[in-house]
Amino acid sequence: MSLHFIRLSIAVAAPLAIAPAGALAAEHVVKMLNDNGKGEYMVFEPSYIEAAPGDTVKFVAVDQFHNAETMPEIWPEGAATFQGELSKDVTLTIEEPGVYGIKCQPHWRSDFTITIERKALAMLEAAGLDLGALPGKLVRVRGFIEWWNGPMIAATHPEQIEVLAPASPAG
Ligand SMILES: [Cu+2]
Repeated sequence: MSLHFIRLSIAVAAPLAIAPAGALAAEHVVKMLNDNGKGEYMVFEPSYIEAAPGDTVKFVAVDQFHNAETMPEIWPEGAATFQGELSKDVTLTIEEPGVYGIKCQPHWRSDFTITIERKALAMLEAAGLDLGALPGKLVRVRGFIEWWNGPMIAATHPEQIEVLAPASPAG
């Protein structure tokens, strides 16, 4: 699954060859929110910005316990990286053209999430499922996909989780 989630993408166009001297730089404001009122939680609002070199992007800590920081794998070569502190505003100045990926460290997920409640965990263990043995295994999970820090399925019954054999090389 590709990267998604609490993440902000900023597309920056290459500067014009002949830029007007002293062109006004724009300040983009991104709110770090627990709830954007649209059924999405732990988000940057907006989640996508188009900016120009010289612009700034101000991350505002509207809600607590979020930060904004560089995703090194989605970052223009040579552009300065940054790491905002939790619950603090931080401003990024855009210098290089390219695509900037920004994440909130506490809430960012790169992949699909399965949550298992404590009471369900006991049922899973009683059914013979050893979570500690799952890394590296191919697992099928059935359930309703919800959006909570990315796609998530809450597993409440052992029947939802099926361990398939580790994928063998296709013959
Ligand atoms: Cu966050």
